Amino acid sequence: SSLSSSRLTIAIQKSGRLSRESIDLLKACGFKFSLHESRLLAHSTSHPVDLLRVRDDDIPGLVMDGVVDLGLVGENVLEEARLERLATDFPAVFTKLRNLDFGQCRLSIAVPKEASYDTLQSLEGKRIATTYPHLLQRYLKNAGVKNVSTAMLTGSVEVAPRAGLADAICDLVSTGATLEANGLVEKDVIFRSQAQLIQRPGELSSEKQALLDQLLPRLDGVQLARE
Ligand code: PRT
Ligand code: ZN
Repeated sequence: SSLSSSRLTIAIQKSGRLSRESIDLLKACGFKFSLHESRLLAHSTSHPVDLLRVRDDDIPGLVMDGVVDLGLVGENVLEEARLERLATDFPAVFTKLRNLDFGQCRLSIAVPKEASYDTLQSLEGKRIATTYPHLLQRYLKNAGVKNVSTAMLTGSVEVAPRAGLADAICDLVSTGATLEANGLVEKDVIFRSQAQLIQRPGELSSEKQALLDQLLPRLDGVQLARE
C-alpha cells in the first residue's frame, strides 16, 4: 500500500543499531505497532501513524523530499546527507525536533599505530578512507589542511590502511574496540553524534500536527524519566 496522506508517517531504521531503540521510544510514547519483520510499512494499531522501515541512509532524503513526515536518524548520517544534497542542488531543508538519548558515537580520524602523526597537518598529501567524505572535507577545510584525498567506502573502513587503500581512516567510534582490533589509534574527533527526531519541510495537516503535539511532550517525558 502507498503512503496515506492522512496518517503521520515516521521513517525509522529497519535493522541496525537504531532500530530497537527507535521502536521502543515510540512505544513508550503510547503508540502501539504490530511489526512484521519483513514489511516495509508498519501501521499503528492505536493511532493514525505508519512506520516506514528503511536503511538509515535513506531517512534524511525521505524527510527532506517530504516523502515522510518524521524521521529518526543519526546526526552523522543526517549531516552528511545534508552536505551531499547541498552540493548536488537537492532540497536540503528539514526541522530538527529533538535530540534523542541513544545512538551516541563520534566520527574520528584514526591512523595505524606505527604511523607518525603529530597534528592534523600530518595528513597533508595523504589518503583517508571514509563513509563520510563531506563531513571529513568540511572539517579539514575549516582546519586549513589541504591536499587530502579520500577513498569512499561504505563498509569495512577499518581495514583500508592494512589493505593499502588509505593512510588513515575517518570512521564512527563508540567503545574504540574496533580501532584497537585493527591496530588503529584515534587522533581527532571531527563530529559527535546521537540520534535525532526530524520533520519534513512544510506544514502538516491539522490532524498530523495534533498527533505530533501529542507525541513531543510524551517523548520529553520518556527521555526525562530515563536521564
Ligand atoms: O543497514 P543500514 O544502512 O540501515 O545500517 P548501517 O550498517 O549503515 O548502520 P548501523 O546500524 O551500524 O548504525 C546506525 C547508526 O548508529 C549510525 O549511523 C550511528 O549514528 C549510530 N552508531 C552508534 C554507530 C555506532 N555507534 C558504531 N559504533 N554506528 C556504527 N558503529 C560502528 C562503527 O562504524 C565501527 O565499525 O561500530 C564500529 C565501532 O564500534 P566500537 O564500539 O568498536 O568503537
Ligand atoms: Zn546505513
